[in-house]
Amino acid sequence: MAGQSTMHEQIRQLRENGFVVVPKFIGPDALAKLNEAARAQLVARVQPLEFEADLQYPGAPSSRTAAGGETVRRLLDAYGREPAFAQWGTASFVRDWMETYFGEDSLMSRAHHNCLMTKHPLYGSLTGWHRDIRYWSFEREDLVSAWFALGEEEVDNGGLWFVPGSHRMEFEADRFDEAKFFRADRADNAEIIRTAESPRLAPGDAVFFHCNTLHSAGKNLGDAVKFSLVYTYHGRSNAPKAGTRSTSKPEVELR
Ligand SMILES: O=C(O)CCC(=O)C(=O)O
Repeated sequence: MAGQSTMHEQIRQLRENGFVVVPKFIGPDALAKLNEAARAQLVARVQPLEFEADLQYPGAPSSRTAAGGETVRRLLDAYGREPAFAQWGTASFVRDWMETYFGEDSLMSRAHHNCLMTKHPLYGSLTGWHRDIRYWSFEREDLVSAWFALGEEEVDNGGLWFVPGSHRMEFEADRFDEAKFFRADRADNAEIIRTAESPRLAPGDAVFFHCNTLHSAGKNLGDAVKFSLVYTYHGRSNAPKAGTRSTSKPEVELR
């Protein structure tokens, strides 16, 4: 596990680039158990589930009844569905990291992410350029997600791409489409997208990223399902706005 100086350097990188790889976050034994639990839950199709067909991203089946229509995209509520998933989302390293980053007690939101994401070789969709802040309504646009790779993640199996520094960029609303995807068809946006990087993640690595960092992911061109555990955190003073989806589930205190 990282020492204090490593954590401060990671936080510096997140502030500068909008994302940072936290290597070897989960050790081999714990990783084996997480993978076993993840696969068992996918096979048993334990609810609540979100399907590729529900979102209709490029490459997704056209409906739940079309070929591949039952392909799962997310096993929702990772925190509630399996104690080992909850344990890693609330690990003391994550708590210390988030408290140092936010400068105050921190909480996990259960309103979005909080899931085991799967990307299937067949029928797994690609995700266009976006900022995750589109999923939430908080007092301030300052949340951090932690994405834990349960297996290898690289360009060819649908690994994440990030635009370094994009969390600090300001854009007029028309740079995004109606669903708040960053429009790749615009020359000014394309120039920014060209600077993107896709960090290769080894099994057990994590990548932490800011809610305003532009990111995307391709299709899984491999032959195995990719599994990732994803959670999001914020500081106590940055409250979810009343009456929005962000208050729809009780949050998790990290301390
Ligand atoms: O794995 C993917 O397709 C990207 C997921 C993502 O960026 C998201 O759910 O916000």
